[in-house]
Amino acid sequence: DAQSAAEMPYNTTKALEYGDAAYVPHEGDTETPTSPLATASTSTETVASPKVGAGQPDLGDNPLDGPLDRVRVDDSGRMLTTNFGVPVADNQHSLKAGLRGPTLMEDFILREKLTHFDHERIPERVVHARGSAAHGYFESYDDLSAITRAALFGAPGKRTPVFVRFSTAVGERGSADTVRDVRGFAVKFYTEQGNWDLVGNNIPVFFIQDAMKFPDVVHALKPEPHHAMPQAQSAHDTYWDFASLSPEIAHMLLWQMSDRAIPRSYRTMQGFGVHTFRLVNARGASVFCKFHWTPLAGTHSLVWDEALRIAGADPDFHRRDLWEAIDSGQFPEWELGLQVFSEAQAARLPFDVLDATKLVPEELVPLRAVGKLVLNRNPDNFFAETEQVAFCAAHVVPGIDFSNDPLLQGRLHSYIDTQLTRLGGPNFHEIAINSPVAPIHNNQREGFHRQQINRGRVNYDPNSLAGGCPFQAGARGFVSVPEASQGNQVRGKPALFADHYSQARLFWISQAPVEQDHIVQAFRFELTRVQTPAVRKRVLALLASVDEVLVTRVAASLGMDVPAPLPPATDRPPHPYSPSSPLSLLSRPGSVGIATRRVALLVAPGVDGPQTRKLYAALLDLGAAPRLVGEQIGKVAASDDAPLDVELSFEAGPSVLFDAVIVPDYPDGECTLSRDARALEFLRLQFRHLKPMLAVGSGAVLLRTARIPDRLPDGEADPGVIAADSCDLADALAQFVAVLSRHRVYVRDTDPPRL
Ligand code: HDE
Repeated sequence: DAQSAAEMPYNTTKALEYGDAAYVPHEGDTETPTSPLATASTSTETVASPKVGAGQPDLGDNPLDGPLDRVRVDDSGRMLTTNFGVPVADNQHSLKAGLRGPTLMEDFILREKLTHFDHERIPERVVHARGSAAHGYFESYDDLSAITRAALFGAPGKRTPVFVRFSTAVGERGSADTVRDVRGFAVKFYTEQGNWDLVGNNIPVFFIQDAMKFPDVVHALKPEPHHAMPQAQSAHDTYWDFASLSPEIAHMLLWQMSDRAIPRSYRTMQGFGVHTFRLVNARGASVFCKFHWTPLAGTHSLVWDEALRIAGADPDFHRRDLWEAIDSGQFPEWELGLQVFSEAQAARLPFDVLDATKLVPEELVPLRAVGKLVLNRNPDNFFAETEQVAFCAAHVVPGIDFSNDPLLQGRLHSYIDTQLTRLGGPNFHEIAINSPVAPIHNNQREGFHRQQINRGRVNYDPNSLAGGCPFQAGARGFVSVPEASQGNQVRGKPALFADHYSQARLFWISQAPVEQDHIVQAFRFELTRVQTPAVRKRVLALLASVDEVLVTRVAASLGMDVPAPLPPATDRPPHPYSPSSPLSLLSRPGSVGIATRRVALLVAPGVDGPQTRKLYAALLDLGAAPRLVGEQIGKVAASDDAPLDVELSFEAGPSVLFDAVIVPDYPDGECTLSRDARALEFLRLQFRHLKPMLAVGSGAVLLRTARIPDRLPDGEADPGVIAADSCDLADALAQFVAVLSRHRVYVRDTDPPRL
């Protein structure tokens, strides 16, 4: 009512803007925050890593939650108002001259509501439009001050708040998550020395070597400009036309056609800074560095047929997975690894470290784990946080610097530039999610939507009227590495950049046989979609330069002859790398068992109730996400008196949304699902997509009805098709869990898929 509104002069949901004293707890609040940090404890940091022991985290100088809480708004128990705080009496009817009369111009409430709505959309990102994000922290394992003065690496156990956004690169904002594409892995560290954005990908190399070509590769990848098709796909002529004419793309193509481009989850993919960066210590000495994120849950991918179907069944598959994992307390974690090397070491490597189409093999420069990333809080508002977050490759802090990689150098311009259009002006750093926790003091002023109210008459430097403030930080500030560089103005590239094939081949020969199969199949799919025969042929010529086996297999899969390799771009012989196992996805199994894996238990009338409940509970205990799936939701009569609650139907929860399946026992031998094509299809797709399957007792009949083979083509038993008597259930479940923790039964894979 008007009186209580008058008693609330401030928006109390912005308590921290006016200090703690202004905070009035509203209904549902259990405690009054005593400091800007107090609210952090409600959703974060309950699980401290063993590296720092138990207890509340020391957020120290990095209180991100304070600044964000200032703008978090909770409407519960609040009156509806206009944007200017005027209470709104009626939100259902516009103001009219008579009930059937014209609407009145005077209705400022209607006009404000419609006007705001009319302008709700902002331009989507020109690349990486589709993304999902979360809050968390980075925890340093060690004191790295010997190699970098970046404060976030300053002490063991030191935690820095982060906001991380994952994305696909090509699709529009509403496109599906599981398309074949490189994924973005962008981390914003809110350090006390300012924000550091490590804007990386899940593939350690890139399409091109020079920023000059970026608009071309993106244009070629995006939907073709005349008819705006296809959406979020690389399988079309313009992309492969560009690729076939760009030999430097060879290495990236191999990664892009591998299972890396269809991750099972954001939580199970690696991240890479891609470029060579520099670390700089307090004495100004610098070393080169590559950044790697390794998921503790292991690296896992989808299979292509599954990825295609998920795009229909749940286009938000990765977004949902990330959200649900965090929501259920299974916080995704990655270790940050550094490859550190000197300029002298770099000079001895068989490639140029400034070339973003090359990786530094771990045999040559080992990875050192230096910290852990934990994502433990979902955003409160997608637009305010995930959409408005602006990552900029140029945002570094003292202790981190750039190399001369010509791709990186172009990025230093592009990211800030693009925000001017996307976020509407130069003050995007004041949007809450982008604001540093470090204070901002400078003489930059005005522009659209300025928030900061700078006091005083001085907005220039040097000045005497403000005592010279804000003053230059000198040695405490960011000092660029004083690298000597002198040369003629020239457009071109160093000779070593021209070795396009040695590392592409390294990737190919480092893959497990099943991964090689998938690469060949991906080329087959993409090039089959290409309409122009000459483009297909040129791609084969490119592959012929990479590896003979690869090109022979791809050509055969397209019914084509193997063409002559492209003329080499360099006289240097290819570098003979030896296979480097860490490049195989299967080489990083992870350490989290079956936590968060989705397991379907197929239930119908007559199912063994006690057994089903026991299996369900056992899976829950292991952190998995079991679901009862049946013909429709609701109660289903079980073998005992207690009915089971079916959670998902075959329609709403198809096979591709599950990592594994269990068919429990049907004690009287009769299971109605054997007459339901959807149930049989469910099992066949579980089999086809290489998933572990457990059938208990007469549940095995259903597998037989679906014609699921329990032998591999070579006659060996399929380790992932497990039949159990009710009495040896514990052993069978243990076997099932062991197979599921390895994710997929890759030995089952055949082309074509068999039944
Ligand atoms: Fe980006 N890139 N990029 N990129 N990129 C953008 O910035 C660009 C490159 C990457 O979640 C844009 O804010 C140029 C490499 C990610 O918000 C834009 C070049 C790598 C994201 C842009 C590159 C990336 C972007 C579009 C070559 C891996 C999403 C919207 C010179 C190391 C960040 C935006 C997020 C986004 C430009 C190459 C990763 C236009 C010019 C290499 C993860 O500024």
